[in-house]
Order: sequence, then C-alpha cells, then structure tokens
Amino acid sequence: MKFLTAGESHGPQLTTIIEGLPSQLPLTAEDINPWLAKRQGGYGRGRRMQIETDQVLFMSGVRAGRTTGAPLTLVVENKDHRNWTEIMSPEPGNEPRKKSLTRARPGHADLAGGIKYRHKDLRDVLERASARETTMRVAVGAVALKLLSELDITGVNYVSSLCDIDSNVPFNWDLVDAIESSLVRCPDPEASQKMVERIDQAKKDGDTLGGILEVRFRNLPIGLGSHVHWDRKLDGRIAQAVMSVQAVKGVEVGYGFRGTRMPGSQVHDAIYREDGKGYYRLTNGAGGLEGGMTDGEDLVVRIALKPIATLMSPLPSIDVVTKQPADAALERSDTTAVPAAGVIMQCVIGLVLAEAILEKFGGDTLPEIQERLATYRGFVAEY
Ligand code: EPS
Repeated sequence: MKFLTAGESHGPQLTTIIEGLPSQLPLTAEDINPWLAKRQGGYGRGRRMQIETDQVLFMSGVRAGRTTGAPLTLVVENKDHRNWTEIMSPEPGNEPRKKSLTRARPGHADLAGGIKYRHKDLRDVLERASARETTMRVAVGAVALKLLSELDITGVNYVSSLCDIDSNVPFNWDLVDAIESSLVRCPDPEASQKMVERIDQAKKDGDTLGGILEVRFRNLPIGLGSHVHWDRKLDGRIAQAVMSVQAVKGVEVGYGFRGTRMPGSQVHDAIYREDGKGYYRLTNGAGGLEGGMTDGEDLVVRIALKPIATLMSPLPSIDVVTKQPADAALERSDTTAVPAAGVIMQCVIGLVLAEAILEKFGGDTLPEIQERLATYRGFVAEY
C-alpha cells in the first residue's frame, strides 16, 4: 500500500490517492469523519479549527460502501480558502501578495525552506509545511485503522504529559472512555484539569506547550516487520512515520530511554507458553517489538512533541528581504496541539501496521487477508 498527499493549508482542498488497498473493505465517510473531528479537537486549538469542519469526500475507489480495489482518492475541502483566493491564486502577478511572510519564524521550516527552494515570500514554505497537512494523513490512517479493526486489531492514543504536568494513572484498556471524555485526551481526570489550566495560562502569556503522547495497539500477530534488513524493521518504520509529523522531536518504544537506567534482567521480557494460549510475556519492556518484529504483546510507542513554534510573543529573527533583525512573524496558531497530535500518531502508526499486514498476508480482498491471518494465528498457537 502506498499513498501521496497534496494540498496547501489555505488552498482549495487537501487530496490523497491510496494505492494497494484490498477490495471488499467496508468503508463510508463515517469511518473517517470522526477521526478528522478528533484531530480538530482537544483543548488549546486555535481559531482555524472553528472555521473548518473537516469532512471527507470519496472521489474514487469506493462504491456501495466497499472498496473496489481501485486507487482510493480522498478529498477534504479547506473552508477557509474562500478568504484566501487572491493570496493563494496560482495565476502570476499581484506580488508581493497580502499575508506575505518575510520574518522567518524560529522552529518552523521557514528559513531552511526559503533558502532551499529560493522563496522570499516564506508563505510558499509555510503553506505546505503547516500541520494542516496532517488532515490527510489522518484520513488515510483512518482507512488503515478500519482495515485493522476488520482484523480485530485496535489501538488507542492519549496524552501522558503536557508541559510539566504528568498523568498519574497507569494505562489500562478500560480507560478508553475516560480518555475520550477528557478535554485533553488524558486518562487522569485530576491531571486533565491541571493541563487545561496550564493551557489557559500559556494562552494568556502568548506562549505554547508541548507534551508526551502514547499510542498502543493490541492483538497484533507475532512477526509483522522483519529482522532481515534495516528498512523492513518495524520499529524503524514506525519511528520514521512518527518523526515525520510536524513538531515531533522524540520517539521511544516500550521502556525506551527509561530502560537505559535499568539492568538487562529488568528490561527484557521472559518468555512463557501455555497450550491454547501460546507464547506470552508477563512484562512488556520491549513495547511489543523485538528484532524489528511484533512479538505479540501490545505495541507501546511514546512520542515527544515540542511546543508549537508560532509564538504570539515572538522570538528575535531576521527579515529575509531587508536582511535586518526583526521579531519573527505572527501567524494564527494553536496554544497546544498535544491532544490532537495523539490522534495523528495513532493514524500514522496504524498505516505502518496496515502496510506490514498487507506485506505478510497479501491478498486482493479483505476476506483473503482475514482467512490467511486466521490460519496464521492457528499456526502460531501450535508453534
Ligand atoms: C492546523 C491549521 C493551521 C493552524 C495549525 C494547525 O491553520 P491556520 O494556519 O489557518 O491557523 O491552526 O497549524 C500550525 C500550528 C502549524 O504550525 O502549521 C490544522 O489543521 O491542524
């Protein structure tokens, strides 16, 4: 399975084409729109999210509520585009345009992108670098999550810390409702409240906040990914998918960095087996991955998100036209995108997992994949 996305933050629409999806996957807008809505949500989002109500349109590849096996084209309109038609027009002329950006914002793609692509209006960089692009990765990811759910593989995402406030409730799968009802997608109600107050304070200060997200998946078969080559190792592929999302600065699997402070005897997970149940572990320091492959335990990924780089109290910078010192440009933004980022993370990891499933079990149709996975699970139980 492969996909491309296209679209600018204030262009007419965001687009994707997905190739290699099996046919017979039940798929309607209702499988995708709730994910788009969750991505738009979370306390601390800015004014753009009040303008948009992201809804997917199917342009190809689905008929009568099922994938046909043809390329799937998805589109999400940017409602805000109507306010930006002249600024975003592909027609030449009318330069410098309104909303041109010349005071590079530290922490953004502005300066490196301007130099690399020879733009002096850094909006030509911003428009594609914007996290608005993640709308489409969520739409594609929602399709992948639908495929996984048809194979009884499910996931969750939540906020484990926001700035210096930690969730103190250890995760278990019964907390999913608490996560969904928290304004900041945090399983700890007390921490949630403190996070909301912290966001209010940062907003007043013209500042932004980062945090740590966790994504888990359960019921993954043993052996997705491979140990045989660097670019087939699933941990590497997950890290790449996660690190490519705007503002991500770190990723760890299982105990991750924490494991470096512990002896090996406390980090690695002893192997047990029971007839009927097969192989299992009592601990999960590996976070569900050994040797670049799933080991049958829950996949546990933690992700560090830096504070959003657009500051309402801007840092010193340079105007790339005058080449003189100037405060960085102000641009509408969010106070924090940490809760929304968890949704994006679950989607991009879901995509990697769906690809790994298709590699191992192939199949032009969903029923073939389901049959092959069931046979394989039977084999694993007997191994
Ligand atoms: C975003 C859309 C953007 C920002 C934000 C996320 O819309 P606008 O630029 O029109 O306000 O709200 O983008 C960023 C913080 C960023 O750095 O790009 C979205 O759809 O998620």
